[in-house]
Amino acid sequence: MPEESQKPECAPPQAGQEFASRVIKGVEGRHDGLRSETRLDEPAPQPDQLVIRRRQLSLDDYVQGVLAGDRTILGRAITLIESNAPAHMELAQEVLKQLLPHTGRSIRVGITGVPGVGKSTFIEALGMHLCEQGHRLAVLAVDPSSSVSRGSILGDKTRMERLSREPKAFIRPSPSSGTLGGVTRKSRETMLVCEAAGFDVILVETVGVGQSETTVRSMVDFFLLLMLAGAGDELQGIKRGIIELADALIVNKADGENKVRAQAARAEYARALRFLSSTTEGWHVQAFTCSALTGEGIAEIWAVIEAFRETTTASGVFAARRQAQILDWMQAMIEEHLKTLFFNHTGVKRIRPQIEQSVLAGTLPATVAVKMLLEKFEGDKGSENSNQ
Ligand SMILES: Nc1nc2c(ncn2[C@@H]2O[C@H](COP(=O)(O)OP(=O)(O)O)[C@@H](O)[C@H]2O)c(=O)[nH]1
Ligand SMILES: [Mg+2]
Repeated sequence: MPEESQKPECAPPQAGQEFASRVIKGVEGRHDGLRSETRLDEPAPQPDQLVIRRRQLSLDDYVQGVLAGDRTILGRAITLIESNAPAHMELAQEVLKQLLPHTGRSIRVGITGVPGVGKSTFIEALGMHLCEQGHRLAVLAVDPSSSVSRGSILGDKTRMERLSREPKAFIRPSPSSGTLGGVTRKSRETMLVCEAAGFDVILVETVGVGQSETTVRSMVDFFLLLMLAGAGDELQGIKRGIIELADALIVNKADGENKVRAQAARAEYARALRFLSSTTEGWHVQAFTCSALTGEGIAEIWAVIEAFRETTTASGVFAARRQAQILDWMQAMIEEHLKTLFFNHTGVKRIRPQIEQSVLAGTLPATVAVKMLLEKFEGDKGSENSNQ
């Protein structure tokens, strides 16, 4: 090394020891300006702190970090869960297993309604109200309907501007595209990790239309349907089936000139509800109005959700629903897994195109085709030697 690089406080180098003696002297003499305490057994910190935060986390890092409510690690744990890489999936399952005893202590609320009804605005208003009350909330979005609408949550996130600055709130966009089962799994597991991190309210927004309502219904305790006044159910794209999934109906945008119309719509829905059966045993579904923009009616809706929790907890319906949801979820995962196994089976993959051709040509009935494929899958029982 050139002479001029020596620091004045360093001891003169001795033959064969230049490097070691200089480093030790330097570290002892000054601190590095990045940390208040410098330890000799650690490498000097990089000026770019990101490098340190981005290091690989161990199973224990994830578990302890999430349990301590560390937002950076929580975010990374969710990214791990969302990863499709086999190594990540394995680690993610280990993390989840260890977090599982710390999950479940929250109220999970799903919010649905057509695009533009005000779901994100509603979540922001309700979220701010909850933070003021001392709750910690996680906001998730579920969009299993398509990969095309991936960008939609970005718009949502900018609309939740106030909430995203709130330290007691955690907003997570929907996992990027994948199979319906994949997105459902990721969203459910993300919810569990958020619970382990200490969030006591989970709000789930349906972003896609179509299957997302049933998906979200299957993972929450309370399901809210936001509506608009003045648009017929058909116009709103809301099927009667969706109304039957809801635990409360809310006519949003009850402000300004729209207020009177919103109240009229509420009364109409209230009448219609009398002829529908409730999705939750012992719970009377009601219709309300609110303005997500002004915040009017938001506190009342939270009171309804709390009343729901009390009533259904006392009756055992709350716990029973969660149990049923776990079993449903298990079944869905088994189905998903079997499907993957089947369609990736080498033998099935080999003969399927040909069989499909025969079915399309009308020379092979579809039922026989299915039987042939399943036999192939089940271990080529007796069919391995047949002509292929
Ligand atoms: N007047 C009024 N506008 C609202 C209300 N809630 C939402 N909006 C507006 O409706 C539009 C769609 O809202 P958004 O929350 O993005 O709907 P989402 O697609 O269901 O998430 C935005 O321009 C909001 O500002 C409300 O209570 N009153
Ligand atoms: Mg939205």
